[in-house]
Amino acid sequence: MGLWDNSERKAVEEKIRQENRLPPGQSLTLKWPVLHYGGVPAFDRAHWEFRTAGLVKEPLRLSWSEFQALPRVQVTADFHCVTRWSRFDNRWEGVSLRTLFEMTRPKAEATHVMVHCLEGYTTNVPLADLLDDNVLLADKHDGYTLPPEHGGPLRLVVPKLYGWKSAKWVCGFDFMLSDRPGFWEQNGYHLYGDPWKEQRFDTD
Ligand SMILES: Nc1nc2c(c(=O)[nH]1)N[C@H]1C(S)=C(S)[C@@H](COP(=O)(O)O)O[C@H]1N2
Ligand SMILES: [Mo]
Repeated sequence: MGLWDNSERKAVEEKIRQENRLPPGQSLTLKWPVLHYGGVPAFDRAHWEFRTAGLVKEPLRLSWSEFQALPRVQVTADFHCVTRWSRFDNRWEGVSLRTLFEMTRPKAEATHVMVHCLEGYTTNVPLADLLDDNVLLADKHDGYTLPPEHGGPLRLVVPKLYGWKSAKWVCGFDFMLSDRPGFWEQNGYHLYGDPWKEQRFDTD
């Protein structure tokens, strides 16, 4: 029997339920599922860029080494996928969005960000939510370099929203005047995606 057999998982899940950390309709996974639409892009270190555009005072174009030189933060957070699994106590490491916002200086009229990824995936997030303490661009998970299938070299992490907002292979932010749906949001998912309110679909 494995260390994390189902009875073990159930026991941990019960504890976490009692701590009110499991949103409605979710169950705990002790694995780390891989879930995304499309392929896993290769990391081209020499040409990698993170850009900001739209309603910002300072559009950014950061190379991988410039990004690595930014101040770093560590965050421990739970992760909730709309397909009903939750993974607890993920230890993420990377750069706080506050740092990036100080550099790029969003204009006052910017209200939402469209997050852009390699392979064309997008997702929309209100600007204010990106300034939460536990939001970051992560390049490490549980002490290891973020594996490509989990979004390496760099992914967004927004713990309080469903996992589809935690975009993998992030390459840029577009600061917008109003909300617009990203990839899943155009395909029936909720515009905001609060797991505690079960905002799974646009009809919720
Ligand atoms: N670029 C990109 N990011 C993505 C997705 C995707 O399809 N493309 N899927 C999202 C969904 S639905 C989830 S639940 C998480 C899963 O992250 P994981 O594979 O590291 O567990 O990635 C999110 N980020
Ligand atoms: Mo998901």
